[in-house]
Amino acid sequence: RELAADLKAALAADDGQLYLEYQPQSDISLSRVIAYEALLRWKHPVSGLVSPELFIAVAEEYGLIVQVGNWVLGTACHEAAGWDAGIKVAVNVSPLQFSQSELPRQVRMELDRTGLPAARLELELTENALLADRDQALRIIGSLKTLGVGLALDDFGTGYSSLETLRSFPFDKIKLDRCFIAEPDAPVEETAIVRAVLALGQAFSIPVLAEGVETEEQLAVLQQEGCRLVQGYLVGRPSARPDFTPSYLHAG
Ligand code: G
Ligand code: G
Ligand code: NA
Ligand code: MN
Repeated sequence: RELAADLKAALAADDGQLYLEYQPQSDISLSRVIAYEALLRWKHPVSGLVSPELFIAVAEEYGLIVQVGNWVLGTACHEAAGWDAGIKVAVNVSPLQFSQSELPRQVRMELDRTGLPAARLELELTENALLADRDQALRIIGSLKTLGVGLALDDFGTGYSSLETLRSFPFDKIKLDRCFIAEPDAPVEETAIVRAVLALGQAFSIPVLAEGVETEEQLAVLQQEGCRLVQGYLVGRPSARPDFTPSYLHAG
C-alpha cells in the first residue's frame, strides 16, 4: 500500500517526518516526574499527521515494524541520555517487534551507542507480545532483565490472562489501562477494579501506574486508594519538547 512505501521512505530519509513526543509519568507522593513515555509521531509531507494506530498497523503488516521500533528505541535512548539522570524513558514495543527482532541485542547496542544507563530505560510490553511463543518470550524477557532495563506491562487488564502473566514474568511495573480509571460518579465496582489491581501489585511487589488520568477527581480517587504513579492529560500531554526544568509538578 502507498502508506507503507511512504513510511519506508520516511525511515530512509530520517528527515524529521518521524519524531517522538514524550508524556510524563509522575509519582504523586513525591510530586515529581519520574519518567517520560516516548510516543511516535509521523508527519507525512502531504497528508500531515498520520494516526499512530494506523501507521503502526501498516508497519506491522508490511514488515517495517522492526525498523520502526529500532528507530524509536535508538532515538529515545539518544534523547534521554541528555536528560536529568533521575528521569527514565519508557519505550513501547509492539508484539511483532518483540517476537521478530533480536530485541536484547538491539537494546544493548543502543545503550552502548548512546551511553544511556540500562536502569533508565523501561520497555512497555503488552500481554499479546508474550502469547505466541511462551518459551521464546521467557528467554527474551530474561535477557532484557540481565541487561538491567525495566519492563512494564502495558494496558493491564485488557489482555487474555493478566494474572498468569504477572505470575510468570518478572515485570517491574503494571500500567493499569485507562479504561479502568473511573469517574467519581461511576458505579462502585469501577473503583473496586482499581483497588483489586493495586492489591495485586502489592502482593507481587510491583508498582502500579494508572494510565489516562484526566481529572482532579480521578486523581483524588487514585490517591485515596493508595496509587502512587499516574500518567495522563492531567499530569501532562505528550509533547515534543517536554519541560524538564523544573521537574516538580503540582503542589500536592
Ligand atoms: O498518543 P497515542 O496516540 O500515541 O498512541 C496511539 C497508540 O500507538 C498507542 O497504543 C501507543 O501505544 C502506540 N504507540 C505510540 N508510539 C509507539 C511506538 O513507538 N511503538 C509502538 N509499538 N507503539 C506506539
Ligand atoms: O497503548 P498506550 O498505553 O501506550 O497508549 C498511550 C496512548 O494513550 C497514546 O495515544 C496517548 O496519547 C494516550 N493518552 C495518554 N494520556 C491520556 C489521557 O489522559 N486520556 C486519553 N484519552 N488518552 C491518553
Ligand atoms: Na504504552
Ligand atoms: Mn497503555
